[in-house]
Amino acid sequence: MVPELSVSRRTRSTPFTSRVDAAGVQAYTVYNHTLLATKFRGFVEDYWHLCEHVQVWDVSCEKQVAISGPDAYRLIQLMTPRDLSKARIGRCFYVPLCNPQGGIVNDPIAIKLSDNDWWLSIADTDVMLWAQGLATGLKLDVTVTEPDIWPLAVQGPKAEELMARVFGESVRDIKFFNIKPMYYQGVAMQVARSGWSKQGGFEIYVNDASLAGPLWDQLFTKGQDLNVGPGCPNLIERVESGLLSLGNDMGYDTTPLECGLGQYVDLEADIESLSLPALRQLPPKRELKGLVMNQACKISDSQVYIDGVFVGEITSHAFSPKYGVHLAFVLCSLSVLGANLKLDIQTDTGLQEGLLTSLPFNFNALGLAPNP
Ligand code: THG
Repeated sequence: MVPELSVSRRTRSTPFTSRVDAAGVQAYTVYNHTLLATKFRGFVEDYWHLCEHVQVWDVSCEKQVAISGPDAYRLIQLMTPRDLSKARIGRCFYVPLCNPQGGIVNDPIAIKLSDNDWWLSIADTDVMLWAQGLATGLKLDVTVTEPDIWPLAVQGPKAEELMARVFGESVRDIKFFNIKPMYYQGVAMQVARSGWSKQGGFEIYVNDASLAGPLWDQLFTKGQDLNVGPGCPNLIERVESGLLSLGNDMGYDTTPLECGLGQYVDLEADIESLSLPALRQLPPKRELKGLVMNQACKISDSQVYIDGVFVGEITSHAFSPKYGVHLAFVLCSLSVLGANLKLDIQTDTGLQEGLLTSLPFNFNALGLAPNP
């Protein structure tokens, strides 16, 4: 029997939930205390549809932590080791948030709306409390709130065409990780070219609950000939794309240097950041690597050993229908990782060999070509 999920006021619904239910959602998870769909027609069907057409995702669970006031930049810079001192208005930045030990507190998109107004579009931990605690303790001149904003993602190769039909041609001019206000029924809402897939697309930061249903319906009406469908972040697509999930692939006990987010850590920057001293000193103990197995498998033990010695832990995995291989992320101990790049993985049908590789997966270099 599949257990049910009991939903009360503690688990927030969203202004799109009635539409998501009506669209035939098959499974939900809870993210930032909010419902998030994980499956509509099936992981594989959803995957191919996302890669070939366009999907509308209720990602209201990506809560916005709004930080406003003269010390807004200072607070955000304290929270992240990425140098935001030269950030321009209207830009989005993928930023690890780290504690003074270097551990990852969250991995939001930071959005600079004006010099004194920033949003953190957060993953699944209570960043508002952490930010309010810092602001209180350090007596910063800021307000930290979680405003009523419900992001709606439009993802897939036909996303730009659909968005242009609903928001007008100028939406095509928005560059990757840029954001600007667009009008929907006379209401300005921020629209960014971003989203948790590598199939391209946009995120609409819906700020008026009464427009949520009409906007959802219009995307479906105007996208009929584009084969628009309901969707959600897809496990297969995000593993293939090397997108990391907080709580699965990283968390308080991993640093961004260990899980491949080193490009978002500015060790040399002359900035005031809580985690930089630790990140500069701590040598990484582990490294998140890719793992490729040449057939679909049911992994029965996420712990991985070489000759009986623990080498790491599988944090996420999925079979890739496009490349015909089973892909995984493994958090490996550096101390035992030598030149040995072959690992034995415990599966339901016995040991299966896997090849360790770098992330993001470079399918070309691995000699893998996509299925048509
Ligand atoms: N969109 C919005 N909010 C979010 C997410 C999102 N909050 C939660 C979660 N997702 C945050 N995590 C990520 C992880 C990766 C990316 C975005 C949010 C991402 N990365 C690109 C990449 O890895 O190629 C680009 C990063 C860059 O170059 O700056 O898009 O999806 N609103």
